[in-house]
Amino acid sequence: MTAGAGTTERAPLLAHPPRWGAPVAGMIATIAGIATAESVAAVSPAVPSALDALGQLVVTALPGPAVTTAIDLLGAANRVVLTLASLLVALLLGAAVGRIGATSLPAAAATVAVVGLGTAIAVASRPEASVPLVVAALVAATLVTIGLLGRLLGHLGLRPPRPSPVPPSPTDPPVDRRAFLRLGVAASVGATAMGAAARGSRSVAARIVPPSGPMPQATTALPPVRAAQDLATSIEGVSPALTPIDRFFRIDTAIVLPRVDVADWELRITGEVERPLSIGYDQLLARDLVEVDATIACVSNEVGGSLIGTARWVGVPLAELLEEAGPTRVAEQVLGRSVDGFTAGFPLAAARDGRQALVAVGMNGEVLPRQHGYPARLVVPGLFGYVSATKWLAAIELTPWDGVDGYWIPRGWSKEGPVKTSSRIDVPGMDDEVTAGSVVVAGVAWAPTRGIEMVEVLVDGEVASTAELIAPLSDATWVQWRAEVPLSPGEHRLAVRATDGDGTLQAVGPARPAPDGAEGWHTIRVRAV
Ligand SMILES: Nc1nc2c(c(=O)[nH]1)N[C@H]1C(S)=C(S)[C@@H](COP(=O)(O)O)O[C@H]1N2
Ligand SMILES: [Mo]
Repeated sequence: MTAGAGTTERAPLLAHPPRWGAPVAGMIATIAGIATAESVAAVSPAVPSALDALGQLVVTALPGPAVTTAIDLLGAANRVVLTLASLLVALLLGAAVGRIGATSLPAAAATVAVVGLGTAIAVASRPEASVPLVVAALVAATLVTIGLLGRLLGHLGLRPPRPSPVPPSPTDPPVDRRAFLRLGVAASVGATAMGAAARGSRSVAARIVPPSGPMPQATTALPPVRAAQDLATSIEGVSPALTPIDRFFRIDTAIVLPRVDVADWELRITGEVERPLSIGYDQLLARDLVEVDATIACVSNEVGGSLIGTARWVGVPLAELLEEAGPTRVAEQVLGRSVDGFTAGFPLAAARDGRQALVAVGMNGEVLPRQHGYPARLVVPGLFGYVSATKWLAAIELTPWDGVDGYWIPRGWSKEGPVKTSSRIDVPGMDDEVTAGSVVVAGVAWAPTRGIEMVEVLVDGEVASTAELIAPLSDATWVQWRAEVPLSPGEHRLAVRATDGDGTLQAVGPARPAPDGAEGWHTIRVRAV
């Protein structure tokens, strides 16, 4: 077929729409729709990101081992990977919508509307969402998607032209490939730039906007940490006694950071208790608050890894709250429940054996940051985070031990998660070059709440030195240590091993993090010159 006389000056390049045309049109339209939704999300915290909501649905739907493996393998990068996966899912959906649109635009529009509605429901169920705003954002995204799809398909000749008084001539070129490319490229580039900018601005904002409100004050505050109590003041590179918030690890399943309005937040203490309690944020802050220095660690932390940190927590002793609620005789487990549906359970005994478990509302002299669980979280010294440290705490439920399991248990992790006796070399770093002779080696060791009795440094497999231990801030924190070992010129392996307060030597392993925590003596390679 050739162009007839009545055509515009632009000659068609193709008479038939290319086979990839419709799916590509669908994908471009989808990108534009997502960019629209992301842009609205960037402007208002009351509109969570649709892409993140999709990612959250993926996490919820995926089998446990997949989620576990992802967190294990990717660490903090798992959010980026998940975003890319969500984008891929969205593009596949878009391609399908494009195909449907090639046959019937109304059917494609209906599909987009259904997907938009599903996303709206998922997004609006987030605690921070404003339903009218979410609906408005997704209606806009849906209209952009359908509108752009219609135009692109029109350029491909895959869509009947608008009713016009003059019936189209059979010789009119149905395909305007140039117009398709121009609009398609412009829309993709524009939408990608807009979406990326929107996500960038939002994630920065999420990081730097701390919750506002009064700083929870401890009734009996701990004295400030003196320089002599912190090895990091004399040896650069050693983990500080207290980990600054901007360096504190973050692990959770929340793709969208839960935002809680404390005006209508309550902590419920429920389940197997004589007197169920409901405590508002102000009531919590008005109680006698205590300060506790405690190290928390993630079970996924590898030997030598950084998924561990120490903070000065401010909060209400968990034991006190449980006493008021009065656990019944069947109560054996304390199950924390978050506003976003996460759960973590540990033995009731751990809340009553004298270790200072807290419902924490402050961290290192600040209101508990959003990424660490604002407005309140549990901190239980000596237990890995996945069985104890529920952030964005909504309820503390007392249950029997059997038959009720926290989030990670059916996903292959141990029901009990005591922190294993471990140690780490912070200085020197892996593959560092050091001056031969007496070399300073330093780091941290931890066995909350058993304490650390001894730390030894090995050179090429032989114990070379027993480290000097800095008195820890509490029996729930890590212990900083320092040793000097003689190194001859050449390559050496430095290893560390700790002995805890019970006299038990740290396990040599090696064991992977799953199912109950990694084991092994942290070993690094250095070159002495
Ligand atoms: N609501 C909620 N709380 C949670 C989690 C989570 O996924 N959701 N992860 C837990 C895990 S596995 C760990 S290790 C700690 C990490 O606490 P942090 O992010 O403050 O360092 O939080 C715990 N609390
Ligand atoms: Mo964890």
